[in-house]
Amino acid sequence: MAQDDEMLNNWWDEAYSGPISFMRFPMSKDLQKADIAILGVPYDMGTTNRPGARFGPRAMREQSTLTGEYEYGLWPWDYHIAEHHTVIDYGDICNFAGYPERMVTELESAADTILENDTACFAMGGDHFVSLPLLRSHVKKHGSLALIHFDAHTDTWIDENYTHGTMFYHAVKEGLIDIEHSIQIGIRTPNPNTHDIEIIYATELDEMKAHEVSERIVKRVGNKKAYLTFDIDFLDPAYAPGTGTPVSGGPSVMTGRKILKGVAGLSIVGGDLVEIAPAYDPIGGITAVAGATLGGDILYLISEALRK
Ligand SMILES: [Mn+2]
Repeated sequence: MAQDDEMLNNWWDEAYSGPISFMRFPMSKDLQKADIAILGVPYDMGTTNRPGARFGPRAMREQSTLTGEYEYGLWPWDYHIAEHHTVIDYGDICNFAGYPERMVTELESAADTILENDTACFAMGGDHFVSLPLLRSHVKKHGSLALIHFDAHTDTWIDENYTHGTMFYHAVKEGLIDIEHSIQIGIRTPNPNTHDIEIIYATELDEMKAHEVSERIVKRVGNKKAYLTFDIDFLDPAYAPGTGTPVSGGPSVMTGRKILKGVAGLSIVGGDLVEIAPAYDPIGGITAVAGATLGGDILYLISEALRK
């Protein structure tokens, strides 16, 4: 019997079993004890091409049961975030089917609630438009922020519409972003409306070492508080085919991970990873595997900033 008890106490789910949460952090709405909350935003009505990013949060959670399996943490980070911070999976906000405008209010209010409790937020999209309500909440809490933006697209089209291609124009217009300290990385689509945000185009990035890219980001952001947003289409479609607007000629997952690790120490107060549309994956959840891994890296960056 004692042996059975011991077995029960030591029971844990294998990567392929049990209820899922992001990286196996506990599902909870208890913000009092939480240092970082993970929030899913299954919204894809801002998409201009292939829809399906509403399934992104679930796909990331599913694949993260493998990346989050290790008590030692996410390699090559040499510790587990739980050694320093209480992290919860706050679940999804999704009460907006048929009322897209409701997403903006619901998301902003959920993010406000999290941030007002002095809990940092990492969000999983959803299409990239979800970054706008998230940015608004973060700016309410922290003041204007440097934007660190990984993407194949600048998403700064001058258009009063609210899509996943215009939200950073709105962010500039609303004064959310400190342009002098903002940077976009991996861009490989035309858009003359840069709004003076610094850009590392994909061709330039391809000639650089990952640490040189990190150094450019660190130099640009400096001591400013920053919001990090990662569109999975930053990656080449070979690594991330499951996304709404893929663009060939992008970096590998490893390059993305090395660049992220290289900016550890910046004051990254929050972030998101968006645009995973798992239905376009040929097999095996390839894009969500990448997203779960890179999302883990972003969690570490937020945790590193909290420890400063
Ligand atoms: Mn994009």
